[in-house]
Amino acid sequence: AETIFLADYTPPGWLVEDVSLTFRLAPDATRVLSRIRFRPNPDGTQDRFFLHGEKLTLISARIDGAPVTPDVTDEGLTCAVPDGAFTWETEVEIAPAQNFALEGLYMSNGMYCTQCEAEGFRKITYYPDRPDVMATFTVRIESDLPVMLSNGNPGASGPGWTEWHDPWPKPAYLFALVAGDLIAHPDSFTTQSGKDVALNIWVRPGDEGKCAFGMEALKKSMKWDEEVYGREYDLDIFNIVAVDDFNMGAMENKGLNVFNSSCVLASPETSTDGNFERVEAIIAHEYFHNWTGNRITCRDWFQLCLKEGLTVFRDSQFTSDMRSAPVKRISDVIALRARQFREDNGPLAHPVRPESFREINNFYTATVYEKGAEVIGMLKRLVGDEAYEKACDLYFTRHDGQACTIEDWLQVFTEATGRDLGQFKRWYSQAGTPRLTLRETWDEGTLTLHFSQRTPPTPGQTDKQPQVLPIAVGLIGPDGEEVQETTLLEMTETEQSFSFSGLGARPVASVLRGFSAPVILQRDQDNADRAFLLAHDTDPYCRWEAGRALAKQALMRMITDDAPADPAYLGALTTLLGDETLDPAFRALAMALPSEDDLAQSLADTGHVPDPQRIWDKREAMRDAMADFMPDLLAQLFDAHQVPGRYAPEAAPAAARALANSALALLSRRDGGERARVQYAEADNMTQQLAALSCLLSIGMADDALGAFYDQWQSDRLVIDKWFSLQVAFAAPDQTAATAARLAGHPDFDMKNPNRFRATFGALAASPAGFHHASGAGYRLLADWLIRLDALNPQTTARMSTAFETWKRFDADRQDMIRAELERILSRDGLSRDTSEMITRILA
Ligand code: HT7
Ligand code: ZN
Repeated sequence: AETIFLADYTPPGWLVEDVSLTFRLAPDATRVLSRIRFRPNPDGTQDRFFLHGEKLTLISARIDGAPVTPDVTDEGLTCAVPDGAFTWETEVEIAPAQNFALEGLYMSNGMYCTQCEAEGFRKITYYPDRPDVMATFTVRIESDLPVMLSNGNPGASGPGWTEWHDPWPKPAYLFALVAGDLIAHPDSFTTQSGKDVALNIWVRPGDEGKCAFGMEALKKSMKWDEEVYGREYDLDIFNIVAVDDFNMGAMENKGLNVFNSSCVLASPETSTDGNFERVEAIIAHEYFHNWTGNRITCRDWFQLCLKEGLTVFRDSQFTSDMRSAPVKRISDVIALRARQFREDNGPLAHPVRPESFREINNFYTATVYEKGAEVIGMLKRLVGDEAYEKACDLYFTRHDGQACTIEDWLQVFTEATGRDLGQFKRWYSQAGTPRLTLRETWDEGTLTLHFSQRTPPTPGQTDKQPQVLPIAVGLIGPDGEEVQETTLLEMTETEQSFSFSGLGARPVASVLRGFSAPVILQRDQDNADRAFLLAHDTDPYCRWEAGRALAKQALMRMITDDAPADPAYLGALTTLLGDETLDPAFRALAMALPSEDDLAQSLADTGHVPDPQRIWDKREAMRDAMADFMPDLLAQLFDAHQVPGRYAPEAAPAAARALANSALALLSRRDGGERARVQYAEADNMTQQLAALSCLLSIGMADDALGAFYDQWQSDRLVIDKWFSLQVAFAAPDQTAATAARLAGHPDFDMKNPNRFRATFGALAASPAGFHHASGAGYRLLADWLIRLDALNPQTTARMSTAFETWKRFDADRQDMIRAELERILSRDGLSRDTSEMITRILA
């Protein structure tokens, strides 16, 4: 298929008034009957009537009741149609039981379910499957299954059939249908205007006990969106369904959210603190889409960040309000650097609003989602909270029921503030992470910060223009007191200086507070200043960042110069960890070392060729040094942060567990796993059990525990996913590929299940020393399995091929081996459009 360009957008020729669908469900021969009322679009041209349709068997087609014979291709159909409005009817046949791509209507454990975003509806029936065609839907489902769900409000039902009507016009990508033997976890919510909404989380029998937390998260989300954004829910019912086979995390279908079971089911025994937090965030994210995505949707898929960036931003605000805001911010920065900076720095770099694609599924990326959210955060920072609220209100009232663009979004901000956002718009069109360089001068009471910005070239974009950078700055005096509160500098030029005068003594600048812009800050700062900020900065992000910079500097010197672990870093960390006034979650974050991937990138940036094994060895050496340097403190942290009583997933006890378990990981290096074995034996929740198992795995003493863990949890697929991934993650680098290969031969391995595939091969890709082992075994194994998976599930294959995106960092031997594997994948007959686009871009 050819490349599609944003610049080629044209409005649809016909609009849809309403749609009626009847589903006669059968695993191998489902019949879908559609009745669609079309009318010419006054803003479009009626030169060719085209409906998308893929892998459909057309049984019959009629216009205004009269049979017609359309021209059918692999991508859809064309047909001569009357002038003016008309009614289109078709009957098609599809085979959900044969659909392993998990796109369109498919089956998961005997349950029918759908995934239509981005272009899955065309695998269900013929339709103008584009987001700017919005219509009301009435759906009738016929089957002998006990539960049959679709979007909107329930209508009539009888033996073997159920009807649903969705009064809110929506694009086809928000359509959903679920049918199966499901059990509801019910509840209700009264909206701010007093409307009662029925809530249900639908699960397979056996999972009923894992719904309570998700339901609380849903009610909190509904309340938060009313209080913070003034957004009320708009149907009589809100259904969530848990599905085991799902390509992504969850889907915001109107009134019927479908979730990967890993993102909604949670119980203390089977889920970690991290799982609980993720469930809460994803439930919020999908719920918030009801306004940012559903009521106001995207005109075309190039505008994906309009709904995704904004909704990620909203869910991060929600998590900050529910839990610790600084910890959420630091965690988001860690994730952004790990995923989005990595993407921005390689062959897959693209703007937040891409300008072309072959397969839109390949653009559900960290750049569109996470950088898209950072862009909203910057906008809010620049215009201020009040103006942000005013602009959002205008957006919701002006564009309700519409399919919009980034221009519409920016326009409400221009009107609300009078600001010219022309330059700001570059954040949507320029790919790459800006490098922000800082030099400081001090002259008789005046500190001047000289900034310069540069964004490196990215594929298809060689010359970059300066972007608007909101740089939050504070100053800390020599006595550790803040002498300048946070102030926002607005950088618009390539080079710009900002002065602070009237200062008694030279302060230390705390720069990019709160990570106020998604840039790489390069500053010549000595370790004394870093240690000073680690001790005194009032901004939690900058304080954490100072510690990270110290750790990174120390590790880089260990890698490049064989230096020993820096005692100054270890000393500063010891002081921070022992500071009881600090949130334990913050201290746990401070204890984590920069990732192997982060170090590899920094080495590449400074002209070194990273050796993944050496990076792994030196990180291990640093962790040994930490364990040796502060044994008493670690033991004390471990003991003092044991959480007594019943497990609760809230932020405070989770923070204590995080710190205790970080300490345990280091203590295990010296106590032969004694504490971890006790914790494993006594654990009554998955956080403690898994942390202990990880410690034992990391010191090679987990054989018994691994077997016991499997025996205990073999009937719980989400826990067994953890069992798969932990073994790969903690294998010694020369055993990583062999471990993944062995597990792929385990009777519980099922390549059709994306969670299990990701647990095994995602863990391989996420273990740099193992994946990039000099033997090339990691590359060969992943390529073998991507080739196999592509025949079944192109979306997941394409996403997982990003494991290779950093290949140009490495030495010639590794590059040769990777290139050979990428070319082997690309040469396969019948390779999907998804995977072929990704591999082609990675190779370019
Ligand atoms: N908007 C949803 C995206 C999504 C998706 C995209 C492509 C293929 C499968 C998918 N499943 C869900 C999820 C979200 O961002 O909330
Ligand atoms: Zn989303």
